[in-house]
Amino acid sequence: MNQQTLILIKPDGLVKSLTGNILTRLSETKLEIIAAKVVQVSRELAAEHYRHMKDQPFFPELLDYLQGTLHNRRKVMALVYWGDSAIQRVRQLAGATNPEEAEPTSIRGSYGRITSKGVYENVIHTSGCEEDAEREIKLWFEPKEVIMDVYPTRQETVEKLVRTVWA
Ligand code: 3AN
Repeated sequence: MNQQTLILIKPDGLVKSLTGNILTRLSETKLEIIAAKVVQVSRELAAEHYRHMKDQPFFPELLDYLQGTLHNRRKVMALVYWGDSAIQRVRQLAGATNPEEAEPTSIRGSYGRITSKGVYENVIHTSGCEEDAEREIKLWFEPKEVIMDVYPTRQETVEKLVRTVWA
């Protein structure tokens, strides 16, 4: 069954120059990239992305981590991959959430670590199920940024919209 899944290469992945390596690993799945961009993550976006972790003692550090303040690299790379069993296949390639428990050859097993404050720095995020994928893709991308019609859209007329265009 074809599915779409959100992947984030987190600031530790960027600071360790792992982008090319991770994309090469992902390309082994033969899934298709249907959206990609570099994002400066606001506190609100980080908190919404990790809202299911809000009661965890490490929640503030988790937001610092996703925002890049821990690594002095304030960006993440966001991608949507699409294809047969995309969610499960990318999860498998990523490995377990805890980098110490992740299969050693998985992305997190190879490159993740646990910080002295106890946050798992696990290099990438990947959606856990179809429901999460839908919530996360809609959170990180606008419909026009995704080149396939993965979810229903609607037209909205916005009056007096101010937007930045190339000068
Ligand atoms: P996943 O990213 O594998 O779906 P979640 O959603 O359970 O895992 O966790 C979100 C993030 O929170 C993880 N990527 C990791 O950085 C951090 N995290 C999760 N569980 C722990 C934990 N027990 N201790 C420290 N950090 C954690």
